[in-house]
Amino acid sequence: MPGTTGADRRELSIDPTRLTARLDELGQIGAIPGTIGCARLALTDDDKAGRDLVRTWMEELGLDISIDGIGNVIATMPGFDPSLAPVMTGSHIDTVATGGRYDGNLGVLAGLEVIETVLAAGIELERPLAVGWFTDEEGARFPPDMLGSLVYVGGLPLEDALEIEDRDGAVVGDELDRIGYRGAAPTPGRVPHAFVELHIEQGPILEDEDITIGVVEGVQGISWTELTITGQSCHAGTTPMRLRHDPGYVAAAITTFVRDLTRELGGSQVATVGRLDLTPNLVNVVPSVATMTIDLRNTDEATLQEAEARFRAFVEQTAEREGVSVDSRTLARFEPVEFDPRVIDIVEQAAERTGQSSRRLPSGAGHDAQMFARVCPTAMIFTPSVNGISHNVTEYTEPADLEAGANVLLDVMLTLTSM
Ligand code: HGY
Ligand code: MN
Ligand code: MN
Ligand code: MN
Repeated sequence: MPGTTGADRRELSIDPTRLTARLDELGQIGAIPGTIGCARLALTDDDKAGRDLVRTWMEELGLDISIDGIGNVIATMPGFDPSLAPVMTGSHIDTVATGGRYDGNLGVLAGLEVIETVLAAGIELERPLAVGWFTDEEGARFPPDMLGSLVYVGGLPLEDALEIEDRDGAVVGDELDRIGYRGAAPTPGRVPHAFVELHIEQGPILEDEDITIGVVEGVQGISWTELTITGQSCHAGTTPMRLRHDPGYVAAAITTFVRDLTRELGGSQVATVGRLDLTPNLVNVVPSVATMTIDLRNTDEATLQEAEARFRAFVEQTAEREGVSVDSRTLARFEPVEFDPRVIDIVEQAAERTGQSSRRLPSGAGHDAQMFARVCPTAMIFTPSVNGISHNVTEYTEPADLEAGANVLLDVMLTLTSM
């Protein structure tokens, strides 16, 4: 049997200097000048550079590294009994175009830090311990989001994922080949014994309540739609309003409608028009085409479906009235997910054992953990975001909170590997 007692293990703690140094070093890749943010859109050269750096750190620890067909990278520290399924942690290292250095990166580098701490203490765990990063979690370039972990758990066939295109026509499979990360490990991947992801909250709750650890109970449902609205371009000055078929106006009406819908539905309902392009986008031309994205989310599936139905009905009525045509494409659709109560309890107990304040809360953001919840006992740990800001170059989490979160992850991993 492995040579440590439960007591020994509980003395362990991570090296916060090493963790923040790695977060800062990874944050330099794709750094956005004059900010602490970075841009590493999935499968770009910057994403490759980030992948190469983290992979080097994994190799330096002598971990067994496997890369699957969608470019997910899993590094495993063997356990006493290799026949046992690993306990897994991880997240993502791709970012949005105006990203922060903690979103996703914290979960991957804290997982690596946990493994390095256990290795340095010479502790052999019953089960293998694995840390991974999953391709294209953001979905900002290649929708849907959580693409890599969705394929890993068998939620989308690999061949379908490899054909997804970005707005410039680049294809996932070709981009994986180009950056050298289309691996041979099979998908779906090996089902872990349990999966726990550490992530920044990306919202204001923990900071507002001065709480250090979020014990995440689940992830809200998400619905992404892209609309291509085609009207009639014409002269801005000479064309009477009654003769216009203006897709720009329809896009603006939809933007206002979904915002008003959140007020009506209340609760956790959120709506975002994140992308809006007009063609030809000129001051004196009524647009011919408007393309836009609508992101709707809710913790309750029935309410999310109602929001979608109301949104679609409004689009149809408005298109009819304004004489424009609309092509609609679903970019992502995931139902709300509830995490495993046993693992949620383990996270809560780990916060208590490590002397941290905690509260339970749902996740407003999507995460790789929501995919693992389909196949194994899963939960998440949150750390506070300063000003509740994320997907913004000013994203920041205090070093003490990074350390607290990583120590809770260490405690959770030690508990799960002995179960
Ligand atoms: O969109 C999300 O919630 C996540 O950042 N991918
Ligand atoms: Mn994230
Ligand atoms: Mn994100
Ligand atoms: Mn995540």
